[in-house]
Parts: sequence; structure tokens; C-alpha cells
Amino acid sequence: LGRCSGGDFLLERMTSAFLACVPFPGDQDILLESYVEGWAQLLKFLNALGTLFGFISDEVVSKMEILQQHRGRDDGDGSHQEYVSLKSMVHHELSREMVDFKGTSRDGLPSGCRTLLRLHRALLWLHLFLDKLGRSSEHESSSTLCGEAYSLTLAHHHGWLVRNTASLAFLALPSRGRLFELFCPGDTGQAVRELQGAVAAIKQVTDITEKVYEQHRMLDLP
Ligand code: 1Q0
Repeated sequence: LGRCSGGDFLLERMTSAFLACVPFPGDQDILLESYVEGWAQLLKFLNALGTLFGFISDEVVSKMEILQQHRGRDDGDGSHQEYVSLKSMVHHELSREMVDFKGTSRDGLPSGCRTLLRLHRALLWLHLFLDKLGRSSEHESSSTLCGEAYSLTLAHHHGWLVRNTASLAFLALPSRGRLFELFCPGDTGQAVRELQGAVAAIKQVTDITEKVYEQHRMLDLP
């Protein structure tokens, strides 16, 4: 056994998608198709949390659509090699001067680089939140853990309006117990193990992304 009936719904698919992002760890590169798939799985989870989280889903969808538009672009020979992986995207967009480093270009499709950076920052939050959740004890509150993780990560990149709205949404999060039920009905121990698996898969992806962006001095792209 060793797996949950509910795991198939949530964590397991997300974990396998993020694991599939890095088929060759030595390459230190991310497959974008799997990255988008990981986000599609997260989106399912967000949607299951209810309409109060709709503004967050909308934002994720709009970022995913930008990436998909880039990925779907036909460059004449019918293939889209440029957007197969993170490194190929970065090299392609830098060599074509598609990345706006100053925040001056207001029109046109935003670059894949600045768009993925937004999702990357959100994954840094998710990693910390799920890690905290996995280590938490029974009496701790999911809203508090979520808020703490947020203040340490994503909040740095948000203005006060988004920060306030986000903190209201956190209050509507299901309790720690209910989240674990969602991950793995009836088996808290297994829920925790699945969480740890998810945390490790996400960490591998965020570590690589962070390095690539740092190498190209793109961690602050406007
Ligand atoms: C469960 C609660 C999650 C809350 C995470 C904090 C999210 C607050 C973010 C609200 C974003 C909406 C407003 C728009 C912000 C943008 O300005 C900002 C920057 O983009 P730009 O183009 O203006 O420069 N966008 C972002 O920062 C992207 C933020 C994406 C947030 C993605 C949150 C993903 C949540 C995933 C699922 C949570 C599930 C929890 C348990 C999961 C177990 C599998």
C-alpha cells in the first residue's frame, strides 16, 4: 500500500509533475511542460478551496496562459524548442532581447522569464508553507502557518492591497486537520509523508530556478 486513495486527487499528481520537471538532475534545468502541469494540479487544489480563493486562481491562470502562449508559438518549422526548458527559454528570450529589465515596455506579451519568476516566487511560499504544515503539531493553525510563510516570502513582492487581501483569504483556509483529510483521508501519518514528498519535489525545482535566474541576474525582473 503506502499510498492514499485521496492522494491520487491532489498531492501525488502535483508531486509527480514537479518531479518530472527535472528528468536529469545533472542538467540543472526544468522542463516547462511539467512545470505548467504542476501548476495545473495546484490550481485544482485552489479551486477545491472555494470561491474566496478565486482571485488567486485567476492570477495563476493568467500567468499560465502567458507561458502557454509563448510555448504555443510556432517558429516556422512547427516546433517550439525555445520553450521546452527553463534554460532554453532564458537563452532564447535574452538573445532576442525579449526580457524587459527596466519595466518600461507596457505593451505586448510579457516575457516568459518575468512571468515564470512570479510563479517561482509563489512556489517559494508554497514550499515553506507545506514544510511548516508537515512539521506542525495538532493544535497549530493552518492560517497562521500560511501567513507566516507568506510574510517570509511572497509578501516581499506584493503591495499592501494584495497583502491585505491575501491575509483575509488565509483566514478562510480549511483547518490543519481538514487539509490533512484532503491530502489523505483517515491517515494523518501518510498525509505527512506525502507532504514531505511534495516539499522535496518543489524544493528541487525552486533551487534550480533560483540558480538559473541568479546566473542571469533576473531575480528582480520588473
Ligand atoms: C491557499 C492560499 C494561497 C495564498 C498564497 C498567497 C497568494 C496571494 C496572492 C494573490 C495574487 C493575486 C493578486 C495579483 C498579484 C500580482 O501582482 C503578482 C505579481 O504579478 P505582476 O504581474 O503584477 O508582477 N502575482 C503573483 O505574485 C503571483 C501569485 C500567485 C499566487 C499563487 C498561489 C498558489 C497557491 C497554490 C495552492 C495552495 C494550496 C495549499 C495547499 C497545497 C497542497 C497541494
